[in-house]
Amino acid sequence: MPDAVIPLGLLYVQASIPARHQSELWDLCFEAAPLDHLWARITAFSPDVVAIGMRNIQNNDYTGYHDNLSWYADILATVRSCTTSPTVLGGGGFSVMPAELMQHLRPDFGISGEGEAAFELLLEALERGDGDFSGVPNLHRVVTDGLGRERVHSNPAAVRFQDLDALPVPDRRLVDPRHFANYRIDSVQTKRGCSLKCDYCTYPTIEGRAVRRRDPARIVDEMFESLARQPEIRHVFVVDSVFNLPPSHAKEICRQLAARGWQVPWTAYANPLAFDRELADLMRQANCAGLEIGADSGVDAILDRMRKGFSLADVRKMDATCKAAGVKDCMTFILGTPGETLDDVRATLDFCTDLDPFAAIMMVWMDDYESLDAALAAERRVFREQIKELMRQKAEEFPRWLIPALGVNFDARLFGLLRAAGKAGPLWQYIDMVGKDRRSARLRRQAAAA
Ligand code: B12
Ligand code: SF4
Repeated sequence: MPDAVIPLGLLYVQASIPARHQSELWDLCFEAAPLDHLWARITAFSPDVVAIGMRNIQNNDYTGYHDNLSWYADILATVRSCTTSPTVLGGGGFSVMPAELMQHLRPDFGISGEGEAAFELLLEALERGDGDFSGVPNLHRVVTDGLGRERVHSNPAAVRFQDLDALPVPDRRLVDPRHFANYRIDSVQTKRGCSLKCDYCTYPTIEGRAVRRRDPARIVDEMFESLARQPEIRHVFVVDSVFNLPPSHAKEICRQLAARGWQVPWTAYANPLAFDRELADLMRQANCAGLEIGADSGVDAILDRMRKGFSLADVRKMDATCKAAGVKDCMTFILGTPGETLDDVRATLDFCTDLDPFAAIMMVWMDDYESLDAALAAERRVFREQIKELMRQKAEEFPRWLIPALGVNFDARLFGLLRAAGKAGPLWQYIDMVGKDRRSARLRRQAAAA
């Protein structure tokens, strides 16, 4: 089970709801009986609209495939059991395949992509009550044609993306206090969109390809205000698809964080393209604890096929730059992407060992459509087993990789120990304390004694 994250997307949507409406935010992940809790809250609040954030379609934790669709179906059924008010699905998971999810889950409405303006327009249309939803961008509905056939009707996307600096800042007072008490991690978004074209990636589908940056001063203000309100925060995750592109924006944020004496460690996703020593040094000064770098493969031909736009030489250069500047680098690799052979998987494992990054996460390719396509799911399962066997044979070769599928350096007991020791944020940061590395002796002894 991954750690909870603050529902940042829903907070953005909620912050944009006009003040004439009342709204409440319920985070079910902290409830022992979430559906009973939902039923009680709906019955007490009696909402006119129930908006549901669908962040994750599947577990995506590379230990095996498990989708969340029946969980969302249960949520919708519970809502329907206590109110006739319309339901609206939205969020990162929903945006990956909105039409299929509308068919499968049958909410009254779905909104893909950015939700702020679209949700407000949907509320206006519902208030008008004339049944005209044509002005709501990216709205999806299951409609019935004259012959009684059902299909998903999808409105076109908005002509313009949101102006991020015009959006109200998410109100973290609405976050369930158990989040900050238990996980002590905050999330911040510095931009939306990624203009790169990696062929498997869903991020531009969710956020768009147009990169829209926020004003660095406003981002840093938001971080300090959040910390002042929740002093228990010990880590911040920058949720951008890629933090270091464009580098000028990343550098300016780091400069301002450093100038204002930001002390809380933070991590972000980064890309080997356009990463230089100046940025690495600025990150260090801004108290960056490390970067998760999508190296993806140890085979140039596969990087080309995935249209990554960088080569193994760029990955080596980024690793060297991080090491020189003292920024921890966690290289993430995806094994078994479509068209890959077991030899390619072996070459990626060998590349990682030779590169010797601070940490490496070895993930196995999963396809969101496995949740809807049984034949694809069966085929992928067989290949995943072969990859797992190969990783098992080579697991001892590199001390600081995390292999979730095998539980290598990915173990609930060690995670619990680190959390109990006050460690917040991504666990790879502490791999040198828990891995089979010489530096890890102390915590391993504690783990063995626990
Ligand atoms: C950063 C990130 C992480 C970080 C989060 C760190 C943190 N402290 O916040 C980490 C690494 C921890 C992480 C973990 C996971 N993640 Co993640 N993550 C992301 C990422 C890159 C950004 C998410 C984000 O916060 N965006 C910023 C907010 C503001 O945007 P948003 O949530 O999309 O919200 C907007 C719209 O979606 C919409 N919206 C949102 N909710 C709603 C609700 C309604 C009703 C409406 C109308 C609109 C709406 O409006 C919002 C504002 O415009 C996305 C990919 C992406 N580029 O979107 C993947 C993504 C969301 N993650 C994904 C997954 C699977 C996971 C994990 C399950 C993986 C795992 N096993 O560890 C966990 C789950 C964590 C959890 N507890 O839920 C998937 C989910 C879809 C899927 N394939 O199932 C995504 C889409 C990536 C992918 N693989 O395609 N993740
Ligand atoms: S750089 Fe990252 S976010 Fe952008 S398309 Fe490639 S994988 Fe996706």
